[in-house]
Amino acid sequence: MTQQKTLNIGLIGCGFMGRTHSNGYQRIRNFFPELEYKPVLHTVCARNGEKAKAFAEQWGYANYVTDWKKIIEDDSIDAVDICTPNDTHAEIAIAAAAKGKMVLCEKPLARTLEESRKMVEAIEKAGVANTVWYNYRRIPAVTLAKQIIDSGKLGRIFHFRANFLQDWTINAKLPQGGEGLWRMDADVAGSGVTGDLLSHCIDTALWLNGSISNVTAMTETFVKERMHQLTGKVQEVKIDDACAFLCRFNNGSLGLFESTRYARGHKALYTFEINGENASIRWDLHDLNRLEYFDNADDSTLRGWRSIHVTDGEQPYMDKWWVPGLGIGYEHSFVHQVADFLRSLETGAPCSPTFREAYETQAVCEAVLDSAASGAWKDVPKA
Ligand code: 4PW
Repeated sequence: MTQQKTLNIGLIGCGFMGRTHSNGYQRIRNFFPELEYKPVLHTVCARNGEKAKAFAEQWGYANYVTDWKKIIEDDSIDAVDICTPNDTHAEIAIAAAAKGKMVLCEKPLARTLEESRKMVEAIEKAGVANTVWYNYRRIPAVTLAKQIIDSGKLGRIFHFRANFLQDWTINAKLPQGGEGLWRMDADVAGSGVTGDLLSHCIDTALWLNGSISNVTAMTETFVKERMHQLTGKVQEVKIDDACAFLCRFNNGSLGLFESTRYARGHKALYTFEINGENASIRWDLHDLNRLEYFDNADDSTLRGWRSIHVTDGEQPYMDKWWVPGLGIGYEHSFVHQVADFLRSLETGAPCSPTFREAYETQAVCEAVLDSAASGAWKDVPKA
């Protein structure tokens, strides 16, 4: 084992994402022992002191605070991990960068492109290590898809299509805003499914298939008014409940994307498919260790969709886990992102997606929402 250097983590936010990231840090020591940097769970922050204390005890943080500025001011903390709702990402990231801290930010980067631009400027001015948690890139089957595409096996790409479907907001009595429901509040989240779910699909698409030039979109808000949990008042719902868009990629291929929280029966169905001249690939989060691959060069008598169970040690990340045939889960994508971030500190290479790369995803989201509002095709704003 190499001599390990400690990396003191200050985690801000104790919700669902705070748990996924904390689990990621904890698994590193056992499964990536070769890494030079060892994450140390130094301090966690939540506004509610009891919640912060309980989280610190459960996940092994040495300290807890109730004001995120204490994490920024603490010179012993090396890296700030932002797991708070979207309306706080920009302020925290900019303050952390100004103090010279590394910044890991939960997706989407921010509520708007304007906020994202300020964040990129601050991070690049400070020259600090950074990454944004678009975790699905690091599911081994998705990383394998990237390797296959980069090897040129698909040939010219014609189509990229993706879906992210859920059903948890169909109940019209579900309040908007408040504890556990901030994704329903446009002032906090910035947008609905576009920023929350399609941003994942867009991140993967940009990574696998390159940049998007222009888009045409439609959105719908099926339940127009909901009670706001914090005010108790019935208010207009301003998030997009569903969004579908078409786009053109700069490589000449066409994109088709759909996301909704009104697809009864679907809890988190994320799928994508890419069709090339010579081969196609498809993937489904419900069967995340599997990559389906069709190669037109196969012998015609045997030709068909191959179902590749991505569990072999020669496939991405899988040498770190069990033995061939045994799969891994959603949570491992976060472990892989921590590992890649730590490795980037050793090599000096950026840990993708960086803030700048996540800005490009935000630019597509902004063009999608602009197009839905105006009914016109929109160019994706340039950096
Ligand atoms: O980032 C997304 C969340 O906001 C997740 O990947 C899935 O959808 C699970 O929760 C939401």
